[in-house]
Amino acid sequence: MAIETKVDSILKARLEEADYGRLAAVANPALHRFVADAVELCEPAAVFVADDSEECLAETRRQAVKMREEAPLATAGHTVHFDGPKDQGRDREVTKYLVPAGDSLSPALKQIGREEGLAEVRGLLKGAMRGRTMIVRFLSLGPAGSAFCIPCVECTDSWYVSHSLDLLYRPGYEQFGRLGGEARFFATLHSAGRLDGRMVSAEPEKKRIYIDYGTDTVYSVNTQYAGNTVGLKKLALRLTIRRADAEGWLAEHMFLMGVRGPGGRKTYLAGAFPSACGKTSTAMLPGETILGDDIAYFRAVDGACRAVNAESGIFGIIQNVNEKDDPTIWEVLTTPGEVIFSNVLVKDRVPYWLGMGREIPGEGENFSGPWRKGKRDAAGAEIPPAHKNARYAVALRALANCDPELDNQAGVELRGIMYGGRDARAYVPVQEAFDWRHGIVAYGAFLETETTFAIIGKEGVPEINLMSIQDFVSIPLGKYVRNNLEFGARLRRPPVVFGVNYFLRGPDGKFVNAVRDKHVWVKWMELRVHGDAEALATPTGKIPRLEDLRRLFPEVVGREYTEEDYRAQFTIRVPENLAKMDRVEAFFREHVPDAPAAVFEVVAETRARLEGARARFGEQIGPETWG
Ligand code: SPV
Ligand code: MN
Repeated sequence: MAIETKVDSILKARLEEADYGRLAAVANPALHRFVADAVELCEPAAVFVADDSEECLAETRRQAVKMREEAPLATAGHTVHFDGPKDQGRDREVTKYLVPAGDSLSPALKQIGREEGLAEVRGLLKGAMRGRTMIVRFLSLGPAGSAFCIPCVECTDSWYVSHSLDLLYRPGYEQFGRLGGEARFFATLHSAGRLDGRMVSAEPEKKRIYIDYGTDTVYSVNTQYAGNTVGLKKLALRLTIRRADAEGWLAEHMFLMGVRGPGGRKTYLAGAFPSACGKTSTAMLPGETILGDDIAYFRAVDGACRAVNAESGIFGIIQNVNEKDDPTIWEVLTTPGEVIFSNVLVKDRVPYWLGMGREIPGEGENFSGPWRKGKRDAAGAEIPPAHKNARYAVALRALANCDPELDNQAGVELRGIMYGGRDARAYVPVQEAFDWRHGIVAYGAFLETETTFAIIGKEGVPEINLMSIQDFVSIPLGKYVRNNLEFGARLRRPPVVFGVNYFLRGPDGKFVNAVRDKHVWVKWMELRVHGDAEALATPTGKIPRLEDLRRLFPEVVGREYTEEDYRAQFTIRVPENLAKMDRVEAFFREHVPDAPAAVFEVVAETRARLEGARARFGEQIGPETWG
């Protein structure tokens, strides 16, 4: 197929023959137009069109180091990348949807008129790649060739971003070639913008991340943090949610794991947690298998819920990863293999991070540049050795416990879903929903959390983060909840829904969960899915029996479990739960004009159960009450 004349002349003029050949071999006019536009707008000195070959991947690795976007570390295959001090997380303030005239989005979503936003971001991208190479990458969200697959293209001037794409996603060039003009792809155009001497984006005040959902295109400029620049991550998730809405499936901010049960069976569970609330550490529990840690797609197939991981790698928080609690990832982070560390402390080519369980040197290089203990930022605050949101990027297949079904085109059957936030006061550590509707609403839609360091801004501010995906819901929020409710109704065997809360605090202000307790909750869920454990119905959901926990704790985490532990963890706190219902009701009334009736019904039902229980048992109801 011939390339349109004008597009072709741009590409021919700017691309070397081999790169032109690789691009032209994909017979997709919209793709050629996107790349030609990117070239004309950003004016790179060279264009590198990568395919899925090992040579192309090796070129990315080589250039990332040569251009000093990454530095090699002592362990073979390990590199470090730094983002600037103002570029250490997803940036909500400057991440906006481009809304075409006549369209409207939920007021809770950051947005800007399409024409105005496009002019602004394209203005910032104008000439942004002068003197640099634009890298064109083809990748696949979901297993290539499967019904779940979404082809993606990213044009970026960052070798670090290109390298991250290789670790985190499945190759997509061949898939693009096969689909040709049929490929309904997502596109990202990214430039790190002007760089300083450390190869760090120098103009963070001009950072913009705009999502043009009308054309499935994302623009990102003056940033390097992967959550803002790797288009297939949360930027594509926003586009995917719209596509899933139109096509009747679900795209979720969830991990996927296989949990071993009695008799050698394996049961697949998914989990939604806001960033930095225990998601990856749950997905990586030792002895279980990990299929994904961040983004999952669900489709109803013959009445079953089939799930795949959209990604094939992990961009994980490294803080608190230590040998004892996280042996599997510790192994990957301390032995040869391909790993990109970001925003850790580096001394003598060795990476250090907060909570690693080892002594951290008093000097080195970190996100602030050369660092020495006691160094302060412009506002006078002491700079920690490593950033709290320091991360690692690795391919899932590097993990010893990577689930063998990762690339299964049919996905796995999902049997349980857990929702968990950072809730100091109300919800118990684990509970099971009465049914799909109750779980989706009470644990998913009512998910309350405190903001964390993964998002730039103030930490510890309580907020509702619906299903831990609110920032990415690009359709009306009520519609998103309704889609979830209806999805379950189409299933013969819907996944069992659980609510978890690793962050409940006791009257003394201390957490009532130990770090590894989550493993017991997950094992209990596995039993519940198969009807192999009983549960006790409380006003907020079904909780484990003491006798099951007494058996599971020593078995799973090697610790005795006492009646005292049980009371501390599973006492139903009536006033706190009623107050939660007030907050969520106010949120939905104010911010979700299209909230489904089920939301208010679940509020009313929960209140009635709590008030009924209070009349009989008082305000703090011990778990033995329900036996
Ligand atoms: C998260 O913060 O939820 C992440 C990392 O998974 S990123 O969205 O890429 O910043
Ligand atoms: Mn995430």
